Amino acid sequence: MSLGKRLRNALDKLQGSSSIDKEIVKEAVKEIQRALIASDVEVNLVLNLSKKIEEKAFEKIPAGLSRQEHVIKTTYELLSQLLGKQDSDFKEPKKVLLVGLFGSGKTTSSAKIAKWFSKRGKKTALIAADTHRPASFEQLQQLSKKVNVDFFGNPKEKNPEKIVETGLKKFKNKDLIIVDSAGRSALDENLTKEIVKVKKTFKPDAIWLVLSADIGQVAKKQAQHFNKALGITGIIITKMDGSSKGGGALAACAETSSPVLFIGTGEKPDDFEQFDNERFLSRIMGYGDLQSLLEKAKTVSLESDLSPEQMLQQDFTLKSFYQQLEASKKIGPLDKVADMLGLKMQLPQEQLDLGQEKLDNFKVMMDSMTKQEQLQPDVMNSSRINRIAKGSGRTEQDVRELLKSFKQSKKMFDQFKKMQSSFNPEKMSQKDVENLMKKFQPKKKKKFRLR
Ligand SMILES: Nc1nc2c(ncn2[C@@H]2O[C@H](COP(=O)(O)OP(=O)(O)O)[C@@H](O)[C@H]2O)c(=O)[nH]1
Ligand SMILES: [Mg+2]
Repeated sequence: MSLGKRLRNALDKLQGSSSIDKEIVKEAVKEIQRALIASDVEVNLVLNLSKKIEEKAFEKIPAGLSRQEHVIKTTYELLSQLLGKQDSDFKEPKKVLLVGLFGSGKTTSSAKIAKWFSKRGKKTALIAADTHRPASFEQLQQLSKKVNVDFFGNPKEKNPEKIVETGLKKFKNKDLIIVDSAGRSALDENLTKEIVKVKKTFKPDAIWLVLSADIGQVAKKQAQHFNKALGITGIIITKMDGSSKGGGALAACAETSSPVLFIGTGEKPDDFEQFDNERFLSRIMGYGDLQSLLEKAKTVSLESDLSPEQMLQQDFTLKSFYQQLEASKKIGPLDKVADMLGLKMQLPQEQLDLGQEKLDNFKVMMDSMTKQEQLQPDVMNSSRINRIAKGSGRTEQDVRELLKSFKQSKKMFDQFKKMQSSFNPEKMSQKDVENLMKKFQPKKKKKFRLR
């Protein structure tokens, strides 16, 4: 399972639970830990994040948010912080030198960068300065045609400085020049020497390190080494599409002084984007953005102080039933709904007499239901009832009792809903009110009382 999917599962756990307590948060945190570790995020970072989530989950809630929304928001924010921020000081460069180890994606990325900037109106040119790999001249030449950008290189010249020197003269009038340099399997003395020379000749205003996502947390060490040897101003992480360690690489770079500027998300020149932690996280998790996530949290929020207006706008499901019961103990939103409609009455005692024990039983059984079952109780059938009973350690009869109780409440609720638009208690006679009351009366004779 991908990082995004696993993180989403964890947040869905928070969203889907009927109330937020320490256990639920712990469970979600465990899921997040597993997801991050699998993505090769350094263990200390994972532990640090877990601690922060658990601490912040139960701090004072900011106004306007429910506990559930607060926990989701906080978790989401901490996760995006972990991945590092978008570089707010990003300046469009004039000369970019790309450095990095062999196979990290330098040549591919130079063409991607060229395309990215030329699409934004910059007159851009590419210089092939990797004289170690014979094929790299041709590779960049072909790519430059593909992205429709001027190109210079000389396959006969072994000295990269000379190539850069000539290229600089040739491209004097360009807005942006990108130099693709050679890599090795490790940053050794020879590679450092060579790049330092190229740097002296080229005089870049940006030196970007290209790292492959599949190195995961090793990205930190590499970024630090390259920075010490050459001074880098930003990082590009490639192969975010193909590696499960992208999260680890991002988190590792966030630990360095160099911001991740772009990410490569495929082999084609267009598979490239400016890095924005929040957008990235939203996308891999499949959320539009934080706002839509919070909206979602709201619609399934099980905070107990749901207003009658809100209740009437929703469908009455097993979830709202539970919510109603929990909020009420004795007098809950259904009663408030009745109140709002001007019916100062008490609901059937049977419905209100559900003791705490029964309520707890209901909760256990509902926890064994799927989301669909909670939201669309119509799907319930005997095999589902059997499964819920087994899963919750209750009898099938217990489950049926819960469903029956739910159905009674739903009936009342639907009646309330129906009368909401047309009902005007001011104009009702005592007789009308009494007739209405009868509708809610259970089959068994039960006392109803007008206040
Ligand atoms: N899937 C994927 N492949 C990439 C990406 N960037 C580069 N590659 C591939 O990685 C390999 C090495 O890339 P190259 O640019 O030649 O690396 P260099 O040795 O650093 O110049 C090539 O096969 C590229 O197609 C990326 O973002 N996603
Ligand atoms: Mg190359």
